[in-house]
Amino acid sequence: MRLVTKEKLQELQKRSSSIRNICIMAHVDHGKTTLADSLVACNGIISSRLAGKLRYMDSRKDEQERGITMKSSSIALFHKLGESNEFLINLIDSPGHVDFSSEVSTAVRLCDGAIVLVDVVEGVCPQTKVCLKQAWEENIKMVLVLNKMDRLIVEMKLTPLDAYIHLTQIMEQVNAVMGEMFASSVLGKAETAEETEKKSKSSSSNVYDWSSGLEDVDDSNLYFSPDQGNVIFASAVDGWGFEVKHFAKIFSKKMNMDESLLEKTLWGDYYFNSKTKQITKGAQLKAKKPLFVQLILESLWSLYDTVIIRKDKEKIPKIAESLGIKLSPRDLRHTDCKVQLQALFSQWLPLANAILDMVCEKLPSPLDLSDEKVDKLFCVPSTSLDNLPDEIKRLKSAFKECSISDEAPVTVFISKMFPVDRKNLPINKQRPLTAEEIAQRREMAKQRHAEKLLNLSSKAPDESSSSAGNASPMVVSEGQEDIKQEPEVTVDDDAFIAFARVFSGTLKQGQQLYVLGPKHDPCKALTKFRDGKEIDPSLTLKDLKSGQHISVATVSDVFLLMGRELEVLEEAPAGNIIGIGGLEEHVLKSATLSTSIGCPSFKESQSSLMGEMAIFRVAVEPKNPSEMPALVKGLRLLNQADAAVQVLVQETGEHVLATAGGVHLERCLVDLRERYAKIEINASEPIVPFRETVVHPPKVDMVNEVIQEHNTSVKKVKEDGSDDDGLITVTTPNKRSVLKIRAEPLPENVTDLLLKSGDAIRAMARYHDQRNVPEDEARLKMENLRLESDAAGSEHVPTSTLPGKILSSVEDLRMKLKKEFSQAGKEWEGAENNVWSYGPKRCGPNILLNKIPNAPNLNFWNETSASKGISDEKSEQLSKYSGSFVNGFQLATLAGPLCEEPMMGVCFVVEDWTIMDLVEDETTESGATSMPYGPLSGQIMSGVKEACRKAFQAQPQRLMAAMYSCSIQVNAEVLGLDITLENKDILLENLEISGNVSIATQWNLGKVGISNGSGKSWESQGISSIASEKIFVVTQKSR
Ligand SMILES: Nc1nc2c(ncn2[C@@H]2O[C@H](COP(=O)(O)OP(=O)(O)OP(=O)(O)O)[C@@H](O)[C@H]2O)c(=O)[nH]1
Ligand SMILES: [Mg+2]
Repeated sequence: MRLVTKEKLQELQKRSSSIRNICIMAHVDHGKTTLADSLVACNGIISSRLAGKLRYMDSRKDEQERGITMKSSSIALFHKLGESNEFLINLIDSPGHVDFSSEVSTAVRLCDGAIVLVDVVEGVCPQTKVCLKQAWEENIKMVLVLNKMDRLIVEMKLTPLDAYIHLTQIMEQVNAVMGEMFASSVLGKAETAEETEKKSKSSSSNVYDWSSGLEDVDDSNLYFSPDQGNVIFASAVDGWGFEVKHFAKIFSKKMNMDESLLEKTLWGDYYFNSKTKQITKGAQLKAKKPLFVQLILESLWSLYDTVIIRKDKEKIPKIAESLGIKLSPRDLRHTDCKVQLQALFSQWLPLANAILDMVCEKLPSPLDLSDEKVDKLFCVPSTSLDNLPDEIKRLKSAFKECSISDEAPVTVFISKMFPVDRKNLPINKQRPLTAEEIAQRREMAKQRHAEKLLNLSSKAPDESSSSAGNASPMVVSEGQEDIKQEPEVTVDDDAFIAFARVFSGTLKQGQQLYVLGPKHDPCKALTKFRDGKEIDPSLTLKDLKSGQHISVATVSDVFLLMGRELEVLEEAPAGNIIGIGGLEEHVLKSATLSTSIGCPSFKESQSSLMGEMAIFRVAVEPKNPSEMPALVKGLRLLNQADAAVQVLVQETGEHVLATAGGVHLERCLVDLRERYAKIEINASEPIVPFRETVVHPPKVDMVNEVIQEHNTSVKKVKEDGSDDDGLITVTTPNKRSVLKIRAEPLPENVTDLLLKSGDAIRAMARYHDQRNVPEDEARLKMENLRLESDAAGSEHVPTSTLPGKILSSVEDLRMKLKKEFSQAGKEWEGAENNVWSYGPKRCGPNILLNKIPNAPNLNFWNETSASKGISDEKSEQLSKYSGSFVNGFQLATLAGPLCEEPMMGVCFVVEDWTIMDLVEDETTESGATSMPYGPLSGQIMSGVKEACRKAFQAQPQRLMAAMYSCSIQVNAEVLGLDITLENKDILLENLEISGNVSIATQWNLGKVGISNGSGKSWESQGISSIASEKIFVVTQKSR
């Protein structure tokens, strides 16, 4: 029975300071959903006996079958802290599997706090680090739960002291990750600040400040430590958890000591000196038991020992009495010792209380949004913060105050759309009848029965049989009537509900709001709007043309998210995570709703882009070709429902589904078959993407002999225009332009850095685009602008200054590039200053390097590549055609010469480029200009493309295949055994295994997926976890 009514939750929704929006994050299988069960059970939504077994938040069938979470889902919980402090907690359970990391980022974006779980046996795993990083990047406050403590006792059979040492090590691992992130962010900030300072002062003083900036920054709140009250030790499966504070309270009475002193000393190197009767430091040195071991762990160990290991039933009542607990006779009689254990713990150290108390005390409410987070969420990419128009400033202050008044502008962020079976929508659900209605129905049934009897008795016995025959059509007609009365919905359909958070104002059912797409630019929209351009209210998503990002929608429903259920609300005040109905025609994956058109749009987070890397592709087709339209519709719905999925239609007409990995793919196919398309579908074998790259010429051959100079293949390529060391010279057909390009492998670290920094480069490139391409148009625009501003009599505000956000991330990238290049060797030193472009798509992991003598203005970093530093006629010529040059490079890197796959890790060094002036005589003599070959810009573009491809071919070429880089944790028992993963045998024989170790290995993405779904379970094979990450690795020699 639910203990809290909807009305109570609604009342709390209005008190922003009493709301906590939190998310549970961890590596896969560390126990998030099990923990959520305990929290759900404490609100009476599920029985406490089922907590930990039901995994209530895993509502999908495949989630239950496979035992992993695939979608994040939210539930509203009530908690009372102390006597009178009531809280509403919107809890989101997120998946831990690497394939679903986009689900985590969509959840994190809406939260203010996070519970990070770590399995104490496995320790910090790759996804744990990812979670910590995601939370850090989103400025989310975290608390730590060290889960599965029972495994230390029952499985690992550690002594309490060993367990304590083990726990301190795990705490150190977690804090090391925090420290690393903290240091890099502080150093990053210090470096950019220093750079700007340097620029402005142009180094007037010769005293260099050697301090890194780390010393001055307060990091005391950063780390997890039990004495700070942000760590809980728990076993989600057995339903217990505690903070040291809890024991401090108990022992302060028992030992007659100060509670706060105990709080500080219960964790750490302190022991109880029995002579002086005082707590003293230095337990390790004196070989004493730390207080944590003596007072806490030993009691836990002895409880487990009695109940689980020795199964000593006699002693249980005594233990219960000593703990001041009353067990019911039913529990005492129970044959399963786990039930008794849970009964004891549920009263002694109830998990839900410990967790929710800490959440309410330590995690922030929506009112405590940090400035940094507000800036991040409320960011207008094309303007710096100081230049914001007044309207946006007003929106921002309402946003920051989380104001719920009716006058406040409404801002709602939608982070994903999720499907709900229409049958399960509250409107289509049967409402429980009230007592009156039940009585009424009973009365009607009685009457009907009486009538029937009367009819029967009035008819002759011979007629009765025929009337029985007639009865059936009557029943049918009644049934038909019933069907007619049902609401007219196609019940087997899905409704898409927006997963959203109200940031300011109060969202009301029936309200009309602007829907702002992810690419919406508030400044532009405001100007247009002022010019009298109205938004057509009839437009939906599919009517929007490119460049249009605004539509108007009516909120048909507001829902309270209750895990598997939705409940109807009339309104939702700021600060709450809710579901919104009626937007499927307006929102694809994410969007912003607002009463004002000047509201900046909600950007997809960087980590969601980073994590998804949709490289696992299959071609799909309907089994029955005539069902193509159903497939197309299904793919469209799937695309809407899943942030990490990409649906592509190839030139051949093939439909390709790109997913984040094997498990994700399977889930998508199930969804497509059963939910969205509802047809049989054939999926091809996974198409594994390749990347093309070049490597350094090998120094030794296959039999390890040093390759002689004259044998190297590189040197021989003469006929294609390359000279001895791979320098390619290409002349445009009209002979006006000559260019010389060489390909070189980029240092590995630089490639990695570029892959990670896609966002910064993309932002900068987009900014360049806005400014420079197409050149004539831009010039026109600039002139218009000038005219306009002159007319208005105002000073021309340079709209071109790089917004601060982009500037700092670009500066950061430049610093990092500098570091990596200088570490890569002498030949690369200073290369970062000559970067001209990145490719493909202007942000990829390949570089175009400008080493043209006297053409320094062809540079990626220049704010305005076309207008700065123009020195002479030559470079002016080059700048003019720079766009074509870069485009040629983009084309070449998009499809390499080996198999038309994108390139990766290649640096194209442009050693020279000249453009000759038109020679007048030639033109007149031949009677034609250069026109037969088309415009020069086109010639340059194809020339560059050709030169890049040839330069690439002049080096040893390699294909790179996508691989899973895995670390597998196994138990010692599997030593020397074969294990099977996805039908592929992986021999662990040759690997050294001792205890719980992780093995790093790489698998070809195409052959195996990492999944514990098929065949034998991981556990039965002795594997406790597999972590994987997708990378590209050079695998094949192509020549
Ligand atoms: N021994 C022990 N097992 C636990 C504990 N908590 C969870 N488990 C088990 O760990 C397994 C995974 O638990 P889940 O709650 O599904 O893990 P999760 O973190 O939600 O996993 P994903 O959502 O797939 O990332 C289940 O078999 C649980 O029974 C615990 O405290 N002790
Ligand atoms: Mg889960």
